[in-house]
Amino acid sequence: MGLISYLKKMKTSQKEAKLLVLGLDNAGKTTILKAISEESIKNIKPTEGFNIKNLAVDGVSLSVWDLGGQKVLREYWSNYFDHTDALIYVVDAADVDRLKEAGEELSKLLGEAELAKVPLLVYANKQDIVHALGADVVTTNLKLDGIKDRKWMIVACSAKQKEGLSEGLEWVIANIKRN
Ligand code: G3D
Repeated sequence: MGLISYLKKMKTSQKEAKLLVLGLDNAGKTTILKAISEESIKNIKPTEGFNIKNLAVDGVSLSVWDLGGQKVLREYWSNYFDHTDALIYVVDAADVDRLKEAGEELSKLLGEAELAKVPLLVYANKQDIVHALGADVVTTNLKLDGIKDRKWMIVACSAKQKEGLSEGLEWVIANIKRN
């Protein structure tokens, strides 16, 4: 049974679910999406002109895009934020040099009015790499303890080894915002 079953389970609890999968480039978002969607990967289409990938699986839509360095794109963000049920923020826990940038982008994101109260799952990805930082250190670096306006959770994972992903998705399903 693949991870797609979690999305199907999610669908039974509400008609449609919209998840945004965000993070810096190279964080592992596409790898996570592939692990979640398995065969449905062929449906992932980069949106022309933007580095946005959209995937729809049985009423669950996933939009994936890179944050940072794309100032022009930012003005279009709000179009994608409407009716978001959950945010999945992916961090490369082995890329210590970019953790600060990842934290800054996350904090901008959480300041967006359309995303108020939307639950946040952080994946501290690439745990298979020896020097990857654990969830506790990533929590401190991203100042997650300061988040008081929404439910949040951090899960250490390795998208490459498909470890930790289902734990994160289960949390998303349990905490998805009821619109
Ligand atoms: P993005 O969609 O966030 O930009 P990708 O990131 O999913 O394209 O992943 C970027 C690179 O990181 C890829 O390597 C991918 O294989 C790798 N990666 C993703 N998740 C993991 C992980 O859990 N562990 C390790 N070790 N690597 C991971 P390439 O070499 O293909 O660019």
